Amino acid sequence: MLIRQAPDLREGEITDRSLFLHRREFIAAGAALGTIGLGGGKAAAAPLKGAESPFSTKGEKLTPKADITSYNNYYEFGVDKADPNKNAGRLKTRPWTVVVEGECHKPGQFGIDDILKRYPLEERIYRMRCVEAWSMVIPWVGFPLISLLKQVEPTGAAKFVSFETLDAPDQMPGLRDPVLKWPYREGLRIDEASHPLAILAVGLYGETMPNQNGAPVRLVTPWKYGFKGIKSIVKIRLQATQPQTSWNLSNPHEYGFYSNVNPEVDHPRWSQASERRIGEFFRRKTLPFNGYGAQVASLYRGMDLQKNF
Ligand SMILES: Nc1nc2c(c(=O)[nH]1)N[C@H]1C(S)=C(S)[C@@H](COP(=O)(O)O)O[C@H]1N2
Ligand SMILES: [Mo]
Repeated sequence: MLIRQAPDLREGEITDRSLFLHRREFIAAGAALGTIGLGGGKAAAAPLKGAESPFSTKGEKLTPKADITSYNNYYEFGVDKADPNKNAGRLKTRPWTVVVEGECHKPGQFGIDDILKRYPLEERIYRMRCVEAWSMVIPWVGFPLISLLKQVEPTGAAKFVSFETLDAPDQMPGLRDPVLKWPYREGLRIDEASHPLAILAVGLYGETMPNQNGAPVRLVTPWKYGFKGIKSIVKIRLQATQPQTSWNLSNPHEYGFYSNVNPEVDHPRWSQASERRIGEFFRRKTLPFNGYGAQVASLYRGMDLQKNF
């Protein structure tokens, strides 16, 4: 049986008790319909080399690929950590188009294979800190988000960037679950989106992106909680106003827009002072901005960081 009993669920790794109960109904409904647990043909990973980057994090032991690809949050494929690996095989990643629109002079539709050819790929080793207080070290392959944004020539009115995930109920059994406002939406301020650490990732461990990690292209902002790293992006919009985000819409008291990693501001239901690095026994101290403060803290000068979740 897929269902874990409540005592097995680690503190902070589920959204709340009601979600846990709700999930049981969801799994039961999916099992009845025969739509959950069938898996699907897994797309074969293809080699995808990224050049060494000065922005890569040094001195961290990489989390094993087996953990990065089997312990996931991708609620479109179910809310259990093992669900995305089981269910994301049905995600069709070709053909795939990313629409870039809004406040820009040259909006366009970009095919994923053109994107892969156009931008020089880099390897970016980054820590990833989930808001649930676990972390990993992941060797992404990708390119700076600013490269794509520059291409569409943002207007002076572009102050924010919003992102949307694919919304395909036939491929994504989790969309039946109203746990989040679908499609999954995220956003950044334009200066955050333009920061050299912000990347669009198209692979990891030197191979094309596994579906469960957000194939074919997802956002990575390593100084923010993991949920900002929206997966399987189909739309990017430059806009004058602050975008709505799925987690904030669903639970505004717990998830804000900025969501910078901050050990001093606890989640309303658990501490953010420490974290569990996947594969390690002892907890680690969480670092401000997930250890990237030297690079990004200046983006937030003058803001009240004690409220900045
Ligand atoms: N579309 C979409 N993107 C998403 C999520 C999701 O449920 N749906 N989960 C987020 C969360 S909470 C985290 S921690 C990271 C996890 O990324 P990983 O599974 O590649 O480690 O993806 C983020 N991006
Ligand atoms: Mo997360």
